[in-house]
Amino acid sequence: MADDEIILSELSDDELVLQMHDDLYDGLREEIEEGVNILIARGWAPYDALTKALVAGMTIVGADFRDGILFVPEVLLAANAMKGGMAILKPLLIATGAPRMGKMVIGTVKGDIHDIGKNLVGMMMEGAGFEVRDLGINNSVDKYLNALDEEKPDILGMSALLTTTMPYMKVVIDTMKERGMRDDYIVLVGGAPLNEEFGRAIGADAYCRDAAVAVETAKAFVARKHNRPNV
Ligand code: B1M
Repeated sequence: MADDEIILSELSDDELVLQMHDDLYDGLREEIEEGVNILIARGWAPYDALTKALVAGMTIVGADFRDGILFVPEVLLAANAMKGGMAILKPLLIATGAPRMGKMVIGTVKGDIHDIGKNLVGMMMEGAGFEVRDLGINNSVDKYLNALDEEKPDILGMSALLTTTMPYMKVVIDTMKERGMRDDYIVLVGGAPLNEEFGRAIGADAYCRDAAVAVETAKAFVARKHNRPNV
């Protein structure tokens, strides 16, 4: 072992989280998995490990990607490392024993292959007691509408991470209106380039800033739909 090798388990919580930001940046999946396991073993809430170690690390990656310091191959490695950490947290986030709340169909829109945020929303929704059918990435109107017909969910969730793909959400909602089915569903949208104004303009029921907001918003709308108190 090299003298300067970092032993993750010997770091304090703060040092470990900073080291995990570096490891995510460097796309080191095994180290990220080890870091997540250490945080959980130290009693961290899964949601805190997710947001403070993984999501915060990915924000740094995003800034350097934007500034041309990182490129697609490096960001793919970072995404792969993030997914390794998320896979460990998924069962913990889901196993909350929450009462059944309703059903959601969620997918990333056509032309867009970003799925980390959408996956996170799906996990948190499952943890909150929603049944989730995940349509994956690059979904056409037909894929969304077929899934609505098959699954009869309470909620349609759409994710877009690109300014070029977010207008496709309106295409889906407009098609739902044309077919007279818009009001049968709660439509929630999210993704980094969106905002509330955009959500309103395209005719969604709500824009959700992050996964936690998506859960709260979904609960509130479903409670209203079924005329029961929000839990
Ligand atoms: Co891309 N990418 N990317 N990328 N990528 C962004 C989005 C970008 C902002 C980077 C940048 O320039 N700073 C930029 C978009 C610029 C713009 O449109 N204005 C960008 C670009 C340009 C591109 C390419 C075009 C690059 C290229 O090829 N030249 C290309 C496009 C490919 C395509 O989709 N057709 C591309 C490719 C990629 C990778 C494949 C390398 C990889 C994706 C891997 C994957 O997802 N499996 C990637 C990544 C990782 C990113 C960044 C760095 C990180 C995204 C992420 O996972 N964030 C991103 C920079 C950034 O966002 N700051 C960037 C972590 C995640 C937890 O957050 O996804 O925002 P987020 O999700 C949040 C909320 O937004 C919300 O809740 C989530 C959890 O809290 N939310 C929802 C999301 N979806 C929701 C749905 C809901 C509710 C809430 O439904 C109800």
